[in-house]
Amino acid sequence: MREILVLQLGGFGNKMGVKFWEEMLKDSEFGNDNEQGNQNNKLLLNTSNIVYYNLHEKKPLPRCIQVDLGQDLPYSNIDFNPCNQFSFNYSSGNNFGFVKNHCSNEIIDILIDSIRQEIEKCDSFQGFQIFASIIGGTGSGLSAVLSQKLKDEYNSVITQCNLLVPSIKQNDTCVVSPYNAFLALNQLMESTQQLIFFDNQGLKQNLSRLGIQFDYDDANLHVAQTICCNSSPFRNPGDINSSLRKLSTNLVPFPELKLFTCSQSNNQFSDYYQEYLKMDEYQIFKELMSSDHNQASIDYTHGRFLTAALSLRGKISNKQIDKYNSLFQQYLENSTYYSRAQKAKKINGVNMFFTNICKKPLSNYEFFGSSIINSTSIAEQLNSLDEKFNKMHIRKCYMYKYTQEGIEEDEFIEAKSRVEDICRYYEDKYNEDVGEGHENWE
Ligand SMILES: Nc1nc2c(ncn2[C@@H]2O[C@H](COP(=O)(O)OP(=O)(O)OP(=O)(O)O)[C@@H](O)[C@H]2O)c(=O)[nH]1
Ligand SMILES: [Mg+2]
Repeated sequence: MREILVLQLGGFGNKMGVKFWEEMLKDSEFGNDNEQGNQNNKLLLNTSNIVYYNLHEKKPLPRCIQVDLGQDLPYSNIDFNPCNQFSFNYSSGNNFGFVKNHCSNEIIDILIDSIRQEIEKCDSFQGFQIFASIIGGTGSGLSAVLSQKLKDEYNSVITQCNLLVPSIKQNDTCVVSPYNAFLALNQLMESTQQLIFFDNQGLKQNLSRLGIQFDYDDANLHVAQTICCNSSPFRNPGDINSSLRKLSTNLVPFPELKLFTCSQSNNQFSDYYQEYLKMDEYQIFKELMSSDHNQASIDYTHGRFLTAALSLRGKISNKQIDKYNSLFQQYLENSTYYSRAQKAKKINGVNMFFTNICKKPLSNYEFFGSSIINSTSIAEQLNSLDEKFNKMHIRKCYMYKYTQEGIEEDEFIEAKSRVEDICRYYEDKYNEDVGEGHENWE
């Protein structure tokens, strides 16, 4: 059945996770027991048990593990399996090192045990989705330690990380976020296959475009809807049934380039909201590829698109989408992209789009779409993080806190060089494409 297990780690991971399951429950339409419903239920049993179990009982249970080191699991009306909820009596002190070298020793076996039990219940397990922020200590430390363990134990499965990362301009509430993010990325780059970045600055821009003042609840809903739509081709019958593995194949043209960002668009909050009827395949397409719908604060026009996976929900015509797929690629090649992002282009030689359409609408949106985009402009975000990291690292600020917890100086240097390497890979791809004698990466 290609089941997926969701791992919710730390404050953001769990709060966003609750929103995610609320959206998933709406999308799954459990409890419809008329005749039509019975037919649907059969289908549901086939598709929804990718993310739920216990479907034959009255209450489906989300297939997830919730972990926080403090006693901070958020309250929710959703029935979670209490055996998979773990909260402890630690305070991470915002410190990756403390989580990696202290807490995790004591709790990792408990977590792995419960993950093993979940996987034993599955027919054909396909992979993990991790939700965490790598800004604080818990999300960064646990995601690094767990992903390493999972790689060792379940080598053939795919792990997708949905990560809240430090913003480019905005300061985070946690001063050591560049250290935590670098140390976590160093591990995650090695042990996972897909890294999707969100940041609060990008989310804030998205919400303000919609006239909504930023708060965590709305930001989390935005992310949750996007992840829910991203994974809808796994769960819903469409023309092409997708999987985490198919996503990996289509989105990662070069092994090191596996960092993505996401966008979301729908008819109710489209730029064409005032002219509701104007929302069509082309409009949704453009919005999903535009920088101002991007949920991380990077600008696609500063780089090149490598690949993109679009997931579309609603009565959307395949024929139209195919047409726009090729039109759009031509536009990008000729750099006559629509007015708000004139310079966005694609890398030559890569077939860009992996598109899935599911005719069943998402909630009550007539059109809904999300995209996962691999663009060289992610190097901007890494460069900005690198700058913040270097400022502290040169003066060795706060480093004693990490060395006290057993993180050696070498680990910092290794993390720094790994992130800088990825940055360089992206920049090289960009420069290769721009060609000698033309503009270069700034
Ligand atoms: N969008 C969003 N951001 C959040 C949320 N909760 C925390 N953050 C941001 O994420 C960062 C801290 O992440 P948390 O997830 O709370 O940290 P943690 O993983 O629990 O780690 P520690 O508490 O340091 O052990 C802060 O910079 C917050 O700004 C949330 O619900 N939504
Ligand atoms: Mg916390």
